[in-house]
Amino acid sequence: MSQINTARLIAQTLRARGVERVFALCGGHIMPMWMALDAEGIDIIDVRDERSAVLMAHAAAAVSGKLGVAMVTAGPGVTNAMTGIANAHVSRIPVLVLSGVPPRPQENRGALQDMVHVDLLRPLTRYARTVRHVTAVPRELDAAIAAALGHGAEAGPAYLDFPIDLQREIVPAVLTTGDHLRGVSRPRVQPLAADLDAAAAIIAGASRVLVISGRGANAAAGELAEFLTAAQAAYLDTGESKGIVPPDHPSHIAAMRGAAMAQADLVITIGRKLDFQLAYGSAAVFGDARFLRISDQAAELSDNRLGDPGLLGDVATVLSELTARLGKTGLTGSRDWLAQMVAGHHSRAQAMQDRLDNAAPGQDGRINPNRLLAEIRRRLDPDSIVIADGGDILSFARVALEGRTYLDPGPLGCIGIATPFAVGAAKAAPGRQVVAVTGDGSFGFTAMEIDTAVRHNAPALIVISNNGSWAIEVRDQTESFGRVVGTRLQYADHAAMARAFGMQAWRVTTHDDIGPALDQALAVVRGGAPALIDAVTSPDIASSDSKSGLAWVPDHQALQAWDHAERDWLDGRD
Ligand SMILES: Cc1ncc(C[n+]2csc(CCOP(=O)(O)OP(=O)(O)O)c2C)c(N)n1
Repeated sequence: MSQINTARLIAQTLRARGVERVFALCGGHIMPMWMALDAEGIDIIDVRDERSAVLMAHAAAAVSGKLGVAMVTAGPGVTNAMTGIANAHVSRIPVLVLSGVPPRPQENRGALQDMVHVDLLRPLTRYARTVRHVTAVPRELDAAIAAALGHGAEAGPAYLDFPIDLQREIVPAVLTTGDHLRGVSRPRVQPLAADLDAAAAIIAGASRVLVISGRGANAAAGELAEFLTAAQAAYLDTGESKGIVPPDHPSHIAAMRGAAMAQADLVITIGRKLDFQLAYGSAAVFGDARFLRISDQAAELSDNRLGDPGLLGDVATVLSELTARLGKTGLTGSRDWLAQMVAGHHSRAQAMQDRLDNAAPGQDGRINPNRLLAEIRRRLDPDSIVIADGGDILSFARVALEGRTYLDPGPLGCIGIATPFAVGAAKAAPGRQVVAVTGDGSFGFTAMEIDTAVRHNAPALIVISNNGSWAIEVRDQTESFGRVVGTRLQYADHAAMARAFGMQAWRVTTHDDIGPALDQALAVVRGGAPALIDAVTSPDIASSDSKSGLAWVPDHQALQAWDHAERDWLDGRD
């Protein structure tokens, strides 16, 4: 093998680990790696802000199930990336972030862009190290990748940086034999047969079984659908796993979420934390239901409420094992409750469809966001990737839009994800329809990535609900304080902005404009280019998140109704 530098060794190792694409923003401290990635045939998607690079890698990982990779320069490149890293940390998404540091002889001497990045990143990553010697390169990359993918632990971001002089250093011949190119496989964990037997018996004997899925179910969609059928369980997905069970599966009861949580006698979480979106598993909301928890990550078995039992193992395998046992033993508990939940769900879902279709313009005459979503909804492909971002519009979109994959700001509440997520998803899942719906406020954080979408031909549709405000915050101020301060924006012309960067864009102001504009924009996307719709919407229509009080952060629970239930429970009231 001819001589190579360390940067090339890094690129070779990444390539051997299946990395095909890196989202990156250039800088001197990473230039040898940048050129080596390109020389190694890895696609570089050059972006306009480091936060976006990580968000794109996050979306690419979420839609592909593989590692996402971002590369950012030293100092401000890393600090800019931190919001994206924090988001992947909380959402438990496997992202590897690479950076550079000043040359080793200049360490701690006041060099340009010198910071101890790993000190900043340790609390936000599964692994954060500076690699200081060429012999450490392949093993540090493998350790970081394993940590990011969550081998035996929680998935999430991993971080490595390399001094620039090390990146330029020639690799000793003994290290270029190709040993580092050998593959690695994911270790798998499975619960004991006795624990599976016990869990299956509990499921068979329960009569109001509620299954709630999260991130950890995404790689087990088929096994989950079979398990739901075998257990005759009611099913709720959450933002992390929305769309993985086909919409015609008879276990769906999304519209009965509150009632199902209150009435279930057995709650099974699958790869899901009991976080604020699930009332922390509180007895005030779930009553005295028994909990059974399944995950390949210990952290999802123990947060807030232990499972009895908790099954630690590969989720697909655990579900298949349970399905097989239920098939043999049959169900002993009644399943009448499921029929009631399903009937309630269907009538509420129909009512929601009617509400969307007949949504009237706001009092100001502007577009009702629900009508905008109704028009998008009927144009979504069954396997589309739906991205939702914002305050009120996120709350509407989460309910109204259905695709096979759904991405949103996640448990960090990290608004500003729409355009970078759309680019990352479009690049990682060619051929699938990508539609991102965002508030105008949220769009602004990362709006420059429309330039990245155009330059890299990322075929995604971005739809802005432009209500000239941070509307959900306006409502909080109006209702809690009686006045509005610093929460209004302008009805800026985002379509003109998109056109300035070469993106085809439409501004729509009436209900009648929406359908034709969507048809034209989606035709552009089908042709392989991005498109944008700037829909001027009314801020007057209250979303369920604003009505439930999510925006004003109650003391005990995320939602006002749960907060009241928690207080009553603590006070000993029924
Ligand atoms: C990075 C970040 N900054 C601020 C917030 C607080 N926040 C949550 S929703 C929201 C308003 C979003 O406004 P917009 O995107 O225009 O959607 P709308 O509510 O108008 O539909 C804000 C400011 C947040 N969650 N994340």
